[in-house]
Amino acid sequence: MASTAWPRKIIHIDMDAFFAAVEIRDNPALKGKPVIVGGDPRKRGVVSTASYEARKYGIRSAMPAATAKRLCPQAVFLKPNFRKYEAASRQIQAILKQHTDLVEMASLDEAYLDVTRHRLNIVDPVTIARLIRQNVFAVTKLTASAGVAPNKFLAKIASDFKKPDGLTVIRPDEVERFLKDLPVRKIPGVGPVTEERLAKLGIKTCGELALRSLPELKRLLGSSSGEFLNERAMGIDESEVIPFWESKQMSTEETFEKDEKNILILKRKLMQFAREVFESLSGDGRSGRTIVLKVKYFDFKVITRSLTLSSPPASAQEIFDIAARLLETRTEAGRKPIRLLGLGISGLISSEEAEPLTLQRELF
Ligand code: TTP
Ligand code: MG
Repeated sequence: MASTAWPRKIIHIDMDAFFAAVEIRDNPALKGKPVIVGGDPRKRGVVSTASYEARKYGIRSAMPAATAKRLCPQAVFLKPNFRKYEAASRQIQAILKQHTDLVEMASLDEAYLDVTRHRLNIVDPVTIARLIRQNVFAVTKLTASAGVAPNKFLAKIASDFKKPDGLTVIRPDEVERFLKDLPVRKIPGVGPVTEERLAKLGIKTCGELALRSLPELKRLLGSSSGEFLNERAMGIDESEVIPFWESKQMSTEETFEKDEKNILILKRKLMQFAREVFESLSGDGRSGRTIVLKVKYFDFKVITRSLTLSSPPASAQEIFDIAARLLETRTEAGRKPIRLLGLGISGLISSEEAEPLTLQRELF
């Protein structure tokens, strides 16, 4: 029988039509109109986001602005004003941090919280999510959608479920039912290519995916994709909420003068960061097992990618190797210009608490 206890309580918050909502808030004349924030339709610009009114015309993020103009000639086109979005994002982050230190800002308008332990000991995660939504609206006059679930993957799907201004809860004993008819494409990380490959195998939903065995999926899709999809289909995601800036993390980052697309330059930077992080950790006798890579793209979207090792890294080279692999396989580095790169180690403990293996660091 499925369990009703929450192993972890994760909330995913995602602001509704974020850039457009900020613009409409600041100019009430735009209310109720199709509003598109992004590049210039006359100059090969793309849509950053569209208000829900504009979405009725089929307008979506990343679509050429010229196409959007054709679909909805009367739409109001605005250039993005990142300073305003960052200010709102900081307000949102401050509200979230009232509930727990475990807040991971995944982009300007999106965050994960681990509220398994709540700062004020509120036990029910749904109550917490309600409070957050009310609070965010009271302070920013912007609406947020929230998902509450036992892990990050499910919480993210949940926040998207009743957008805009929605709250969706997936309780531990509801996971299987929730996933049964969910299209595989909804799994973050499954793009059109994987969707197509799965469709050819007769797999359209997570329920159908869950019926395939792990060895079969590995054979069909390769070892790491097979494992990843097998876990997701069963509603499993062990990844932690990683607050990039908390004291339990040693990290370094740099914003480039101009957005960087050259992967060699990015990797050279990573090597420098790996040395810095490794040296400062060794210096103060601490170590951690989770390597975290942070990337902010030219459009201010932030992603973190992490890997947890069985024992703390033994050298700067080891940190670099992992970070470089994360950069190459799990980001769009080289294809999408990068504005900021960061590298960190989280889950820090002092070396005495660490496994004996860390002592080998002395050898390097
Ligand atoms: P999203 O959360 O993906 O989109 P949204 O907030 O506009 O709409 P909703 O969540 O209600 O579906 O992205 C947040 C912001 O990031 C968005 O307002 C603009 C920016 N963005 C881009 O600049 N380019 C993109 O391709 C996407 C998807 C988002
Ligand atoms: Mg959003």
